[in-house]
Formats: sequence, C-alpha cells, structure tokens
Amino acid sequence: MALQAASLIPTSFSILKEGKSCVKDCSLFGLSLSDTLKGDFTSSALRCKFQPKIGAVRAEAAATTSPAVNKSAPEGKKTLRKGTVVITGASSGLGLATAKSLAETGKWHVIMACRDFLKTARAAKAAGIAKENYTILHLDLSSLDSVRQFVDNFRRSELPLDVLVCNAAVYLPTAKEPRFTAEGFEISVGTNHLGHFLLARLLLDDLNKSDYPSKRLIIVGSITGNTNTLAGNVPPKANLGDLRGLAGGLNGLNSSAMIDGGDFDGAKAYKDSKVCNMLTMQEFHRRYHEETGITFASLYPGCIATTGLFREHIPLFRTLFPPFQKYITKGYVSEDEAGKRLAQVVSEPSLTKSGVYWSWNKTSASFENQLSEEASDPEKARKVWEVSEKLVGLA
Ligand code: NDP
Ligand code: PMR
Repeated sequence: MALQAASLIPTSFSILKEGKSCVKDCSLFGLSLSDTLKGDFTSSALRCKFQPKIGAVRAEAAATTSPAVNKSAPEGKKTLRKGTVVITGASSGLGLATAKSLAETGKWHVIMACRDFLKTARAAKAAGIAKENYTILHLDLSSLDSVRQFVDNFRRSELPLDVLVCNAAVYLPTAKEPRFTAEGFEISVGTNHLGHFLLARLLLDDLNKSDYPSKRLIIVGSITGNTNTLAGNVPPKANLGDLRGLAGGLNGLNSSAMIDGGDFDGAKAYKDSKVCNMLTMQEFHRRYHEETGITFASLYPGCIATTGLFREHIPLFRTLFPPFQKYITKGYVSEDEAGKRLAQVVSEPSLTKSGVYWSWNKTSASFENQLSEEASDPEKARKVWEVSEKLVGLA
C-alpha cells in the first residue's frame, strides 16, 4: 500500500481510514514493534487490520534504542546515536521545514506528530525526507484524549524522547464566533497552549529518561505576542488580563472564550496563546531545569509570511502580506531558513542555555531576545500554569 510505504508506522493510519472504532484501542507502534521488541501486545494490537513492515521498524528500533554514545565504536571514535525529536504540526510550514532540516543531517529521527496522516505523508515525500528518517504519529492537539493517546502510542514504540518541539498552531483572524476544542475550550488557546501544555507535561518524564547529551523542550513563540515590539503593538494586542476567562474554561457559555474575559477576537486569541506558550516555557525552566538538566527554550523564527498559518485570512491579506514583510518591515524569512533556525534550537551545542527566547538578527545570527513585560512575568506564568493544569485534568 502506498500509505504503508510512506511511513514506518503505517498501520494506525490505514486503520484511521478504515473506521474510527479502532483508533482509540489500536496502538500504532504496539503492533509495529511487537515482534521486534517485546511481544507483549495482545488484543488491542490484534484488532488492527493491517500488518506493518516489521523489517523497517526493526532497523529503526535497533538504531534508536542504543545508548546515547555507541561504545562499540573503535576506541576514541565514540559516535552519538541518532536523536529522536517529536515535532508537532510537522505537516507544513515551520514544522515541516524543521523536520527536513534535521532529517537530512542523518543524525535525527523525526516523529511528525500530526492530525492529518495523508497530508503529512505527502508533505514529507514532497520535501524529500528519507523514509528511514521519519515516522508519522497521529496527534490532534484540539482533543486532550488525542494528546493522551499520542503519549501512549509514543511510549509503546519504546523510542527514546530526546527533544520535544511544540510547534503546531491555528490562527483564526477572521472568525466572527469562537470555535471550540473537543473539551470545549476556545480553539486557538485550546490547541496552541492547552494541548501543548498537556503534551509537554506528560512527556517531561520521557524526556527526563533520555540519555542523550542534550535534552530539550522547545515551544514556538512569536513576536506578535510581545508588546515590547512594533509587531506586538498592532491591534488587537495580546493581553491575558487577570485570566478570568481561562479560569472559567474559555467555553463561551458561563465564561468568556477569551483568556482576559473580553469579547471574542480570533487574532487576539492567537496572540494570547503565544504569550501562554512563552510563559509556559519559562515556568518549565523555573520548575524543572535544575532538577532535570533539560533545556527549555522558546523562539521567534522570523516572519514566515507564506505558511499555512494565514490560510483563514482574507485573500488580499495573503497576497500582500509576503511582499509587505519582505520589502517594508524586512522581517520576512523563508520556510527553509526558519526551519534551519528551529533546527539549531533543537540540535546546536551552542544553544543549550535554558529559559531563553531565541531570535535571529539580519545576518541570521541567533541571540537571546527580551520578552515583553507580560510574557516574562513570573507571577502570571505561575498562574497560567496552575489554571492550565486544572483545565487539562492534571490538578
Ligand atoms: P502552518 O499552518 O504551516 O503550520 C501549523 C501546523 O500546525 C500544521 O502542521 C497544522 O496541521 C498543525 N496543526 C494545527 N492544528 C492542529 C491540531 N489541532 N493538532 C495537530 N496539529 C495541528 O503554520 P506555521 O508553520 O507558520 O506555524 C508553525 C508555528 O510557528 C506556530 O506555532 C506559529 O505560531 C509559529 N510562528 C509562525 C510565524 C509565521 O510567520 N508563520 C511567525 C512566528 C511564529 P495541518 O497541516 O493538519 O493543518
Ligand atoms: Mg505584522 C517590524 C515589523 C513587523 C514584523 C516583524 C511583523 C511580523 N509585523 C510587523 C509590522 C506590522 N505588521 C505593521 C506595521 C502592521 C500594520 C500594517 C502589521 C500588520 C499585521 C497583520 C494584520 N502583521 C501581522 C498581521 C497578521 O495577521 C499577522 C499576525 O498577527 O498573526 C498573528 C502578522 C504578523 N506580523 C509579523 C508576524 C510574524 C506576523 C504573524 C505571525 C505570528 O505572530 O505568528
């Protein structure tokens, strides 16, 4: 099957196409790796309809479960094993470009954590990412059940987790009414922040277990969430207020769909979600960096004006935005270049400092950027953390 050839873990997505009932019960990796690793996958795995290409999986599992430093190499020539990086939203734009950039070094195996298997498979193929360097694993961040299922499936793979990149996002600037996630949270904050918050919290243990020399958790931020910049002062401006809407569950019924409790505005909801992303990264750093040694980082990769992020914007905006950013603000960056920047944050030995919000200057050199007052407020970060953990069922 074409689908099966496209990934090391094709079964689940064949199943997705065949019928929903198997999706929850079926372990993507459970079936794939059972022969190779443990043989402990029983009824749920057997409910799947298709058999995977065990050979391909066996080769990958062997490659990625070896110790971080391969001691069998000749003395003095210790080689680092392939790192495993999970990238959410790797089906397009920045996530895809980062997956490509990392995969083509041959040093990384990329788990493309995406909601649309076919789209991701086609995108990986079109980008020329070699099959042995990626795996597609289903993740819909607008459903907390899906996030938990993803974590289960990932764990069954017995792959190590060396770096997690929270990249996926939705932006609904023209929406007149809010849309909601499966659990009833306004969809921009629900997906971009709450889905990632649960994912990162659950996978922290897995990251901590990694024996890779540099373990990292990266959450993509943005200039437009930072009101200490010109871009961040374009209305509507990000502002989390006293978090009354978030505390109320962002459901638009007995609470506002907006974090600050105000009227719904899709563009503001996106910018607010980016503030939450940047605050979450810093709160992770404060709570866990010392204890775990994990590097927590965020970044603004530049204005990648051509990505699918603007798919819901009016056509005129989509036409004018790239030249505006290229020739007027000069903030434009290509998807390829932005992918290389995020790939640096994943893998560069020089970018291991934790708690940093990275940006790049005109000569494409990275530097530690300043966050706005709100996006660097420790008290707000603590409150966002505490309210978010209640909303996602962790407290
Ligand atoms: P794209 O729209 O190209 O990529 C967004 C990705 O998120 C897609 O893969 C999309 O999947 C995925 N996604 C959306 N909703 C969900 C969901 N519910 N579950 C799982 N995946 C989902 O946009 P960009 O590449 O531009 O955005 C990537 C990141 O970069 C975002 O965090 C954005 O905030 C950030 N950023 C972008 C800038 C820019 O100028 N473009 C500037 C600064 C930051 P699908 O393909 O299925 O829709
Ligand atoms: Mg902006 C240096 C100026 C600069 C930069 C780097 C960006 C980035 N923008 C800048 C300036 C301006 N923008 C100015 C002066 C205007 C008014 C004309 C302007 C407008 C504007 C709009 C309407 N810009 C936008 C929008 C969007 O819908 C985008 C957005 O806010 O998405 C959330 C956007 C962006 N401008 C950027 C970047 C990076 C974005 C989008 C991406 C993001 O934050 O994820």
